Amino acid sequence: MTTGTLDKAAFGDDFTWGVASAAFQVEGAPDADGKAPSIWDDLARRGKIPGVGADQGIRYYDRYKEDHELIASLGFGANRISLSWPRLMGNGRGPWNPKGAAFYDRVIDNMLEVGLEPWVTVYHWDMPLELWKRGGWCRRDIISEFADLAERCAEHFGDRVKRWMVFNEPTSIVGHLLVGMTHGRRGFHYDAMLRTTHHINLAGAEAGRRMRAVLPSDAQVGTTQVLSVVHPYEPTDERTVRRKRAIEAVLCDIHIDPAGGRGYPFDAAKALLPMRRHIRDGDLEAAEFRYDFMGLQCYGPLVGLKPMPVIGPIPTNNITTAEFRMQSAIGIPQDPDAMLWALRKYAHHPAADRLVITEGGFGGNDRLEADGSGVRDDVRVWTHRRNLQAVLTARSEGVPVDGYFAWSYADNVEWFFGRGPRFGLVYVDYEDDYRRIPKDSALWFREMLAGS
Ligand code: IFM
Repeated sequence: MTTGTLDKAAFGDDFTWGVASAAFQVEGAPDADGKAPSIWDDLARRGKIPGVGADQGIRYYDRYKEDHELIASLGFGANRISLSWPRLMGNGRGPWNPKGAAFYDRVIDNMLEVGLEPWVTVYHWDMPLELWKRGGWCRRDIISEFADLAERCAEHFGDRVKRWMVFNEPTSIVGHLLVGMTHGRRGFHYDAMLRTTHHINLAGAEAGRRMRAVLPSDAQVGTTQVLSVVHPYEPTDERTVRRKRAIEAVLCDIHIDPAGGRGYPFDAAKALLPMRRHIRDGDLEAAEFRYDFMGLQCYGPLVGLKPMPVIGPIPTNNITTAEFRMQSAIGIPQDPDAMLWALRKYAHHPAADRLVITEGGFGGNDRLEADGSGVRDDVRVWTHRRNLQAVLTARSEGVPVDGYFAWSYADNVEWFFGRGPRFGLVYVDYEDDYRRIPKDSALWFREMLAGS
């Protein structure tokens, strides 16, 4: 197999190479050691997640050592995980669960032993069910409750964890809420989405400040976002330019502009104006926080600009497969240019000093070879290669981006899609004791990272 023109040395010695995952998607053990249920445990138990019942995740809770060894053997130097709020804080507001914390102590210590730098996300969507029932992100008190969690995590793990991310993809959190997926009330919850967006912006900044206050000076506090752009990337007619700006504002900029001191992009998107009723005096100042790095996660362009179906004020994705040759198993069009344009757009945003690709990857309907030896996942190799080429191009243009995390290390539970779409570099054979089998993409990374 060839790595084509991709040369690890071109990224420099300080570039971080990692893989990423999230607690609910990999851990399993939903009731172990005093863990309370999250909203996702609840959905799984109610049969709302295809193929996932009581046995969730991919047994990382028990097999993290084997997984870390495999990740390190592929040549990666970092492993991005997330902490489960209900594992650490039971129903959400404490008390702190020492047994839950001991699990992450073991995980982090083992990463350090095998040479993996831990990158840790505080919130990757698994809200305690109890907190959700009280109103979840719609309640204003959640801001301080979340900041308490973040501060406690920083205090407890900060002697070993130097790279932190407050949130994973607020766009997705509010998107799930918008269409009622996480609370089982299907419909269109636009006001709840706006309120949640504002609370998450305030919570991110408050958590960031409190974490920074207790972390050692060599630690960094970042966060991650869906940062993408609308295709076409350089429209020429004014109407299309306006429409493009409005969509990017609603789907991405509202989650990053307040941290950068820009407030909300009301000028670009009138659909956001109702949010003003949730903003209190002093909120815009409180939402400001300059992160050490911004995690950029771009799986494809946001939407196309042809006439498109609209649900309320949000346009849906109307890009056809034919237009972009292929799409992922969850319907995301694969476009070689989207990552580069996103890097360019967010290169010098005032919300962060620099960018890191905290997720990039491809979800496919992968099949194990008949002899069980591996998986031919050429599209995934193509995806990572072109993402990395985009990073190189962006760096040559002066974009400060200095890390790449493949989503995901191994196949796992893709939220509402269950075990269907596979994003891993490593295949998980659910029929055979969850055996881990490196796919061609894993071998491609191994060869590239070995520098041969
Ligand atoms: O699996 C998800 C992850 O949890 C968040 N970012 C997108 C991935 C693929 O859909």
